[in-house]
Amino acid sequence: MSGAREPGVCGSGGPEPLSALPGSPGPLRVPCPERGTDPLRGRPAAPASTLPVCRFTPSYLRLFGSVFRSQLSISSVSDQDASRAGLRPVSQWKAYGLNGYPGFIFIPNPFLPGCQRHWVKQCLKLYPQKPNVCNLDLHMAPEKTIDLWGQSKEQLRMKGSSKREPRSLLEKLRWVTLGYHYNWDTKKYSANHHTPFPSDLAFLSEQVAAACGFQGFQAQAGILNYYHFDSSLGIHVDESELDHSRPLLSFSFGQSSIFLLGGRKREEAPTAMFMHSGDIMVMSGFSRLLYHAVPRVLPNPEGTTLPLCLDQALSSDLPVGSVIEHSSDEDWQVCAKYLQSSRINMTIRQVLAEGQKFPEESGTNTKGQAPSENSHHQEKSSAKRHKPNTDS
Ligand SMILES: O=C(O)CCC(=O)C(=O)O
Repeated sequence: MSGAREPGVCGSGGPEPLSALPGSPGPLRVPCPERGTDPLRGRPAAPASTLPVCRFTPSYLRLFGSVFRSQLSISSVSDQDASRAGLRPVSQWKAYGLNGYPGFIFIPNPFLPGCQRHWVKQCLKLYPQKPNVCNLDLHMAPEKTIDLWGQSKEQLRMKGSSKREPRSLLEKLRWVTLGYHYNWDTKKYSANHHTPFPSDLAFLSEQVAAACGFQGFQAQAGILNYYHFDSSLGIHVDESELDHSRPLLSFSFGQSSIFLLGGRKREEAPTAMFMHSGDIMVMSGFSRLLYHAVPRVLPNPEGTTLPLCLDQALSSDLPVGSVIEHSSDEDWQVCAKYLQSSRINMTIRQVLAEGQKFPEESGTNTKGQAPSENSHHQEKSSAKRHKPNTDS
């Protein structure tokens, strides 16, 4: 990841119902993150303060030249393995590319009914647990961050709609790192700050990468991003991985967002797109090192408390070897409450090429490095980088 993840994109205003945006398949326009500001540069935009938002749907494809259907490698993933990962058969997925962005692939929600819930629960209940690293570790004694789920679930379940209620610890979570833990200060990964990568997420990632033509992808590092309606993610390039020939995979759950895909240079004009629950985005080839940002989190397009795809029940008979687990009603209630105003994104990376090693680090022992406070998320109220507010 480049030094980036800087405050190039400011926190925007509160949520704007998607119904406020035209419902036609036309090139929708969204307000720039800050009126009169170029979203990727933080400088005055000319002339309008809106950006067209492209959508990955068959009707958009027919009407506009910027989006096209992408081929997937159907034979690389058996239907059985897809369903073990909670995915539909690859032959049923739709995949889209964007003119001008070779290597960029957008796959609208290919998850089987009920299966997104597993990944949401893992992101809230399991993956924030030690030995994984999260933003709260910077401010809190280790014993206080051992069980974020246990400490938050009752508070979350009882929560009303008032913004004044104190945030639970889970709601203060901004990021979790997995596998090779990204060091936010040095902007590097290192051999001696590594913990086992979750096997279920590695399996999901391998199937998606293989379907996109990247067989043998190894999920070695993950950054999980937790957003609320007032959060945004600054402009950055993910370049800290040593092997850029492998794709970056991005999975989104919960409320929607606007994603801005820029160019190789920070000042290039971005393309805006919606990301909804279940959508997968793959950045590879030329698009692997493009600037990008998330300026807005938005209510889901159906206008319901939760996206409808998250309301679907999981089939009672899961295939042998499935990594998907049933969630108890009690666990799902907590997750559902969290997602009413939140979005979770998992980005998965291969750090090293097959057989590659980290270069020797001179003189520094980086074991157990804690990431700095300089995180990448921003909230409405913060002009600069996000600083988690642990008091509220
Ligand atoms: O939340 C997103 O969609 C993007 C996340 C991202 O860009 C990152 O983690 O590098």
